[in-house]
Amino acid sequence: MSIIRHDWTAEEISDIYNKPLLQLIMEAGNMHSQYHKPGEVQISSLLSIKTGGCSEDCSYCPQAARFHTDIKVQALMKTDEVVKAAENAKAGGASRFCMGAAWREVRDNRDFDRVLDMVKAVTAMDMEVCCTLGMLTESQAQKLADAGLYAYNHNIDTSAEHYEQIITTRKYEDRLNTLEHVRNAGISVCSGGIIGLGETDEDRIGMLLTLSNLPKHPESVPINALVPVKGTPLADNKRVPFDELVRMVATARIVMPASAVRLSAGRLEMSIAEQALCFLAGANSIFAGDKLLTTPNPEFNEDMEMFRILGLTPKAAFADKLVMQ
Ligand code: SAM
Ligand code: DTB
Ligand code: SF4
Repeated sequence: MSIIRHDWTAEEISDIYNKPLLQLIMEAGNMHSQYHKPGEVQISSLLSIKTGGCSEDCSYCPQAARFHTDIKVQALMKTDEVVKAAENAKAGGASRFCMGAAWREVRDNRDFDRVLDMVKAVTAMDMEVCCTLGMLTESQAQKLADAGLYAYNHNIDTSAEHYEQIITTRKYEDRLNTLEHVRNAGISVCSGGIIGLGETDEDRIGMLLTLSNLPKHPESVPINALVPVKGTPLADNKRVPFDELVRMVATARIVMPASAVRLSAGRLEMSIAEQALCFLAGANSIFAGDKLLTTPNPEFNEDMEMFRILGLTPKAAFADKLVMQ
């Protein structure tokens, strides 16, 4: 088995990222099969439990209050509605259920108490429960851990250098601090980013450098392709060509071999054949269901057809719990 490294250099990652595509896919696939069962892909389900009205200015995001997008603002859902959605997700083969809230940060109030109840209720259903609620303090992370939370998603999104072109209302450092709070509370870390924000290849490499040199690799690394949304500053950005997404997935797989690499936003625009290249290159998780948080995703039945055609099998919950990253 190759060794998990935390001392990657930008040059090394750049050499990997820039390999001829088929060679890169083969090397990543090789690495993938050393640490994971090829063809096993986790189905994760996403639910926006509080939508829109966010005070941050993330320029990709349709949920920022300051941009005029077509989304419907919605207050925090009721716990029983969330449990129903989780039951449906589980019935559809999902082993992970991720709840997202358009908050800048968590506040210690009744809404947070309700989220803690949601976490307890869905955890009792034997699913990996994930939340993405914005920044957390150490004590909030601990409360989530005490409620049974399995994972927390908090993306670094891009390189430190490019970050301020994309978001001005918080710092890269803030994101890293929250990740540390999550890690210290013993919660599984989910952190990745977005390509298609107008970043350079160096920024993409820089993002992977930051993630792969964390003291422990995130157990899950979502790679999103920007979904340009009307009303956001990045509405007119060009769609990311599929080969760049494959490159990103493959490089993430090689530098963080034991982590789950999640093929996240952007699948709607990809053919089954293009997604197949991502699975060959080490992607082993998708978000299924016809909506991500606010934007469309492939129909559930289409994804099941893709699983059938490619011979993919859904991964069970907690399968990675004992793997060292
Ligand atoms: N407010 C919390 C936060 O920012 O961490 C949680 C929700 S936020 C919508 C979760 C992640 O979704 C972001 O970090 C970003 O990576 C991703 N995201 C948001 N809008 C996107 C878009 N238009 N295209 C692709 N990914 C997007
Ligand atoms: C992640 O990296 N991607 C998901 C999940 N984590 C929370 C969110 C994608 C959101 C895409 C835009 C939207 O649907 O609002
Ligand atoms: Fe708010 Fe999260 Fe959207 Fe940024 S990405 S505007 S923090 S919901």
